[in-house]
Amino acid sequence: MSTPSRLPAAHADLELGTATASYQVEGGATEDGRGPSIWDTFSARPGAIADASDGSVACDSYHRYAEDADLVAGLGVDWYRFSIAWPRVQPEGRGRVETRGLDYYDRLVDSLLERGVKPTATLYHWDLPQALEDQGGWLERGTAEAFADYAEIVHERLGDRVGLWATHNEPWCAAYLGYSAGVHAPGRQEGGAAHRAAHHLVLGHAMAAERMRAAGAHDVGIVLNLAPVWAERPEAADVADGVDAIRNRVWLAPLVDGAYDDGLLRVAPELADPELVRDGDLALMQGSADWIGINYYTPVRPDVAGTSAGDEHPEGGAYPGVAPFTLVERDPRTDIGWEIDASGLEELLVETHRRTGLPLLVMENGAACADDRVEEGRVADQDRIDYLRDHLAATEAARAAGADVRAYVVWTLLDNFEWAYGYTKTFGLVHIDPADQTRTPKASYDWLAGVARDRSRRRTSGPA
Ligand code: PNW
Repeated sequence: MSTPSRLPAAHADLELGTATASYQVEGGATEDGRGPSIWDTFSARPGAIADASDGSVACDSYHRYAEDADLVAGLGVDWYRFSIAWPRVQPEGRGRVETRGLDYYDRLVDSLLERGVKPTATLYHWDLPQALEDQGGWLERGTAEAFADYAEIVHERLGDRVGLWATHNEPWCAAYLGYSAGVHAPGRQEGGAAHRAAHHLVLGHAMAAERMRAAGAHDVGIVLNLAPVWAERPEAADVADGVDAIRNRVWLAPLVDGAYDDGLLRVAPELADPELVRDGDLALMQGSADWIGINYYTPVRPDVAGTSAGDEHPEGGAYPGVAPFTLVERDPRTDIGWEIDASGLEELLVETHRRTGLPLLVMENGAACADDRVEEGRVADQDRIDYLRDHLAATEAARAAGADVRAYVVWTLLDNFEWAYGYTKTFGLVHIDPADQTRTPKASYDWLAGVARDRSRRRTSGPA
């Protein structure tokens, strides 16, 4: 059966969308049999979350999904990207399926389709069932195998209506912020062991893609937060290569070349262990993505430790195997401290297209802004509009330069649980009142709706 949500066609207009992730918006953390995830556990740890909050209520999208779907439809964009909470579907991470959890995504998908919005689902946006973490989490091969089973279960239920599937979101965060830096769940600081997590994440993707394709899926991709890596000075070239290895090559090399390159193995000798990388793993990974999703916020500028004013960075510890270095962030920056440079997105898209030859989808781009106060029923977030306008233009520029980019998706529909920052940093097109979850569209929402309107008018009237 053909589905209404396939990969956008090559050479067609860029399609637009907006995104959320399950733990960041759903709430309903104990409802309908949902099991605990590593983010429930991690959020309860003293000091882990800036405002000591968690996602147990969040935007209450578990109950307000129809209102969310109305908001997406009101934007007039093509796509809504959401993620599925594995512990809603399998509370213990394997075995028993909780039908009520699947029923929720069924309702969400139908409410999008009824409003003319195409759903795209991400299977893993970091909320691992705690039961699997208790068995070693992504350091264990069994988690990749369990992920493939879970993917097959979800695809069987939703695959008649969802045609565009992402396996993982930003496995760099899951592996390196989770198992090395310890600033994301599960909050482990185990250095090079994080490279093992990286291998198992890509393996899980490949195993899931194989099973979903066997069941008739076509457009199975993976969403990566690849980065343009710009050495601050020539002396930093070596550390910049190590950063590039962990941000970019550890993902693209197995997916595209079916091999880990020598420079990568110098940083991550764990990936030369035949107990970890078994016969057939790399062959299974090669060609396992039909498209690559790119999440871009900021460039990465490594510098030699001690030579510049580079800040102590929350990502510290996220690059095991690389000599100590600093990360420099130049002005202007968003409210979360990330440098604003839209040229980084254009460069990243052109370079990733050259490197992979695959269709690219910008699956996240957006800005944390401090001007998110509601005044007389309005939020005037001009800084966010400027950021989005410049990055949308950079995406079009990459297309004009030959990069095969098919969609641009804004992070995020709603102000939501921003991981280790809790509710202190807001990326939403829609403001949420934390007291009662009242949704108030911001000026950026009206701006994006205007862009979508102009584009669809141009599409239907044809070139002048
Ligand atoms: C991404 N870092 O997270 C995620 O995909 C979203 O869920 C998130 O809300 C968004 O970007 C904004 O942060 C990241 O520390 C979290 O480098 C942290 C980092 C990068 C991306």
